[in-house]
Amino acid sequence: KQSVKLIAGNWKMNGLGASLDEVAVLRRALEAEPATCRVALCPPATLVERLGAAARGSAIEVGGQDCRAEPHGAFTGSVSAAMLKDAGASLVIVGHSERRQEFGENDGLVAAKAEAAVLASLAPIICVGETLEQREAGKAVAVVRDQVMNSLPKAVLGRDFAVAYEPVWAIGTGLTPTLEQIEEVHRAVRAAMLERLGLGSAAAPILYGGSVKPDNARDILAVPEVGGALVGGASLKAADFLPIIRAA
Ligand code: G2H
Repeated sequence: KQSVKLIAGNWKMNGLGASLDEVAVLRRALEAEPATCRVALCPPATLVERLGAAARGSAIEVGGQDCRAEPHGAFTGSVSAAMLKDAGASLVIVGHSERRQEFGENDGLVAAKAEAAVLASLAPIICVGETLEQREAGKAVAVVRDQVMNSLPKAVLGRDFAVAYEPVWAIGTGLTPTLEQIEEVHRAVRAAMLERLGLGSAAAPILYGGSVKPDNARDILAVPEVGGALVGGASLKAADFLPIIRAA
């Protein structure tokens, strides 16, 4: 049985107070016609609280884009999982490739962040994905399998969590893998999850991310083992995000 899909928007470092107008538009559309999937928006940390207020009472869930693994302390500029929870978040993205690449985050750190999220009662969306070089070397499945085995803490078992497969070369580029390639990797992610966590992880959705747009969402979301999408650029405007939600 396929569980309900999760469509999560990742605003990355985009969004000011005025962007909440888009949330209002989305909210009205979802009130007029409820979504058949879960819908989440992950704005920058500065907007988590206000977006939460704008979405309160609606079906839109709010998430952070990253959290520190430690619960508190002398970590200038960082945000803890408990802080996101306190600001109204119910989810948090961890291990996005932009953080793995730009901040050198490795699987061990990503697992620690996912565990911190669970401890703070946030659902982690744990990201994995191969680079173009790894894909061209025929290593995509092996790399992603390794990331799943090492980035998922045992603590997620029995909790709300998701894995997001985002091929690095598909992020923000307009390029996407073929549907067959997506299916191949998603099946490998599921197999690795089951091996790492057992049958209890069978219901956790595996999201696809990387240049999901209104015009490719329906095909991608129909691929076996695709349990939703992590959407970057196309989540900023309700007019783009809504058709993706409707495709789920
Ligand atoms: C991948 C994705 C959202 P985009 O990073 O996480 O971004 O949809 O802009 O490729």
